[in-house]
Amino acid sequence: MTTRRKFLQLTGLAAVSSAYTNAQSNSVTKPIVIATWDSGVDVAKTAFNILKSKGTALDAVESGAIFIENKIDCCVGLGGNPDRDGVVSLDASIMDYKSNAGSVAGLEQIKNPISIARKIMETTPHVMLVGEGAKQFALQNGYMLEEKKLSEDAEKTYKEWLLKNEYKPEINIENKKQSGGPFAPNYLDDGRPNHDTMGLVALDKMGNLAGACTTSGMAFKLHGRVGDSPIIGAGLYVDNEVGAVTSSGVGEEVIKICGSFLVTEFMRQGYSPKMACKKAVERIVKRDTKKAKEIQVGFIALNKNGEHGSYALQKGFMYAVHSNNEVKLIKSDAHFK
Ligand code: SD4
Repeated sequence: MTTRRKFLQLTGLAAVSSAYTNAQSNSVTKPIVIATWDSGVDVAKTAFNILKSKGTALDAVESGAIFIENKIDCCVGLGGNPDRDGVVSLDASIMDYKSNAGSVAGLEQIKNPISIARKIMETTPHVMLVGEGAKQFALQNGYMLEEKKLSEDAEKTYKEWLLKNEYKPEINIENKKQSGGPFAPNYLDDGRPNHDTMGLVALDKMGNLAGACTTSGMAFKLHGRVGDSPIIGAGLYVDNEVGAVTSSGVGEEVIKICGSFLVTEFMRQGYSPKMACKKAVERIVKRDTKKAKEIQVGFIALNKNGEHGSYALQKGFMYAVHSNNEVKLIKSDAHFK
């Protein structure tokens, strides 16, 4: 009979497995929340307030997502950048510790897509609603229809874009010219950021994980385009036995590798959160190196022990971590140096 040790040696997984076993015996850091980008700092603070008073990870990630959806931000909520027809459409997803999931895509004129995603998860037999149907569901559940109006920033960005009218998703690549800010992330020349999908994952005091992801998607996308953020397993995945993962960047490349699910599965095999993110990023590079050089994708991951990590294609990606009474912004390592 093949013993477990022999099997691991045969499959070359022995080293990885013992790292995993050691990690399992470490004490668990909880509660903890991690959130994408520098805008993740305030989001993590909001979520942590819930976690520290014994709230659930699910309530924490929803409240963090609502916080940023209610702010004027380039890439989340109704103040975000529009599609190429000038329409803002929102994508969001949420998962709880039982791997229950809810999501919306192409939702217009509704302020908090994350809450609609949660409502779908908790009150319907479905996972995902899109477009008009998602809007109808929101209205039936008492959510208000907001005005169809671009924020001042989005209007300005859209008008500038219309001059060229060319779709080229060059988001999130570190801007070499930009000098301000701790990690020189990618900002437009006038200082407006051009990234920011909010993904956050949390571990609560009870030891349960949850995650949320919310975005207005890629600016100037085709009307009807759906990114990774509302696709369960692409922009978000939670497995309470292993960890929780979310992503930001060019969603098409994340969808093609089932990104967040893949990172989770690497953690299940024993890789640390950072190594698991790195291996998924390498999968994107391997699939289409030429494209990978021109775009950004970043993953953040949190495991059951409260260990966290990230990895991105390009420099400039970062995430916020809130545990104990501290919030920190962590610069992500990247594949292309
Ligand atoms: C999308 N992943 O719609 C999102 C975009 C993004 O920062 O992350 N923007 O593909």
